[in-house]
Amino acid sequence: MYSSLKNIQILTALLKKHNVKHIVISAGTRHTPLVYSVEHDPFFTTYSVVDERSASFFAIGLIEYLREPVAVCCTSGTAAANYVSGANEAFYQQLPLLILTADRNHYYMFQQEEQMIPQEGLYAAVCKKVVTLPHVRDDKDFWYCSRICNEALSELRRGESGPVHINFIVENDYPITQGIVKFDEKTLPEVKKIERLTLDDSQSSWRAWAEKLHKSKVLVIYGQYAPLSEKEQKIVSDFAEKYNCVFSVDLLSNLHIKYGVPTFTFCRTMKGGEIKTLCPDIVITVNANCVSEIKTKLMQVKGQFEHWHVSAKGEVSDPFKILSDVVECSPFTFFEKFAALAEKPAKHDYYDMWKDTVSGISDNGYCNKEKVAYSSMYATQQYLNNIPANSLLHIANSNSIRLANYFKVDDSVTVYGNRGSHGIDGSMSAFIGQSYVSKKLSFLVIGDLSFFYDMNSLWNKYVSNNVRILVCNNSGGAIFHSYPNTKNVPTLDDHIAAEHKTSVKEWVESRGFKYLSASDKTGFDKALKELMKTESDKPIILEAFTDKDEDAAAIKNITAPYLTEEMTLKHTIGKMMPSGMKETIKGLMK
Ligand SMILES: Cc1ncc(C[n+]2csc(CCOP(=O)(O)OP(=O)(O)O)c2C)c(N)n1
Repeated sequence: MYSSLKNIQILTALLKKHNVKHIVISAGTRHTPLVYSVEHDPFFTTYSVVDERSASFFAIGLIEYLREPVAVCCTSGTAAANYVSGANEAFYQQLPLLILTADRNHYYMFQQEEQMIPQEGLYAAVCKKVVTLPHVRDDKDFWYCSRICNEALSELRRGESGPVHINFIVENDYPITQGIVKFDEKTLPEVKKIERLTLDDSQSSWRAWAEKLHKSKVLVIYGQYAPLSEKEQKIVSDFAEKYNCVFSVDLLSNLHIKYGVPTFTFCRTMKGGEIKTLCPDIVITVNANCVSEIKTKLMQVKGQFEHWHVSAKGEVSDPFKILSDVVECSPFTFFEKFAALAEKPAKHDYYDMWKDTVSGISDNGYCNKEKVAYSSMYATQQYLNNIPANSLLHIANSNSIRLANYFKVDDSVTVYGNRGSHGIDGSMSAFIGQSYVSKKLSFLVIGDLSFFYDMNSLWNKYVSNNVRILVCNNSGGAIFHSYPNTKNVPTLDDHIAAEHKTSVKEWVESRGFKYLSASDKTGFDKALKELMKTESDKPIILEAFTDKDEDAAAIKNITAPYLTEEMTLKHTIGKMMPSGMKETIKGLMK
């Protein structure tokens, strides 16, 4: 029988899957749920050593002789403190000592709770990984608990071995008869072990994985990355030829290969059913994050595909909450090794399906041919369509990065964006740095709040004549006028979208820019010609004044023909709010 506590069940199940058989247990109560569970499962061999300090060295003796990880387990409080010596010895000898300590719910820390000390940091300096398994109340807790438990256990032998600490909460206010001594589970829950393939693994392991990949429809989510060298480009293309795969890309991927599909417009416009038809067998994530919203779409078919994450750090990164495998090597090593392991080129029917579907709803994944009303979207479309080959483009966060991804940019343009953490605080600074060192003709598309936030970047001495900026000034954070979550908030413009009436004119002129502005299509088209001049004795900036509601409408119109019924309903409800009602609510809230 196993404990009724889910975190204990997860821990027990994963100890088995990670093959940790030997557990040295010291006397006490708080760890009873785990002790009873492992005592009654024939997989485990248990040992009783009362003194925790001695128990940890006893375990070290077992590890050294057996050449496998061994666990020690104790109750909460100073019991745990007595593992410090053993943890240090294991660290310096690179021994896989697993330290399992029971703890009370952290809500009670320093609240006169009995037998409770800060346990998490006790051996942090000498452990490869420290996690605390929370009390599990729902599916999200279950996933989190399983994920971090997997992470910790796989750390024991990853690279150089060493100690790992798993601190587990035994909920205090949970009825004691249930939490501590209720053992009503005959079987352990289904908990997946996250597998790991590393460069230390045998060629036959790599081959087994490659064979599996070869039989599958594969979707590679190729996140933000710098343009590839010729050699790298060939490696990725060779891989793509050998597998039945599609590379989901966006502008920040800077990847231009035959089997690449720009998925942003598709994800924004699909009716709903398409992703079921296009569902892959295996999703592979590489590089930094992506803009394309493909991950959100894939959530609709969660459970129907496996997810492999490829990274040199080998971190566990599980956006779909189903991660099955981590491949611990750089993406290029992965592509190179897997290309070599597949003997012949694959059929590419999976790519054909994607291409047909995407082309059916847009111009090969883009909206370049769409007729767009005057708005930030129009300005962005025209600006991107006119960027000359071999230039540099930086796309700021908020609406800019989303609007830009509806449109194609010449393949020879290098595209940057601060997408690592989505901040609006440093786009122009990063751009000025890029434009200064590259000496290329350099373009930046940016919203007004992002511009003003980072305006002092134009005050530094590195602003050169190769700079061509488009500011879409819609008098605030227009993006919030498109978000389903915020667009109907009556006070939206006060603090959320921070409405204002400021122009960039005086500031940029004082910084030596040539200033252009536009408020309609004719004016914009004319000013754009000026902005795009390759030669200029000044940096140039074009401020396109637009209306935020029209900006939101332009986005809606481009996606409207394809909206799902559910989305259309939401939109209609928003529209049905009687005119004046927003004002009334706003008044009441003041
Ligand atoms: C440093 C920082 N502060 C706040 C935010 C939250 N935020 C995201 S988008 C946005 C509005 C940006 O407005 P703007 O640059 O004018 O672009 P628009 O949406 O109008 O195109 C804000 C405040 C953020 N991402 N980063």
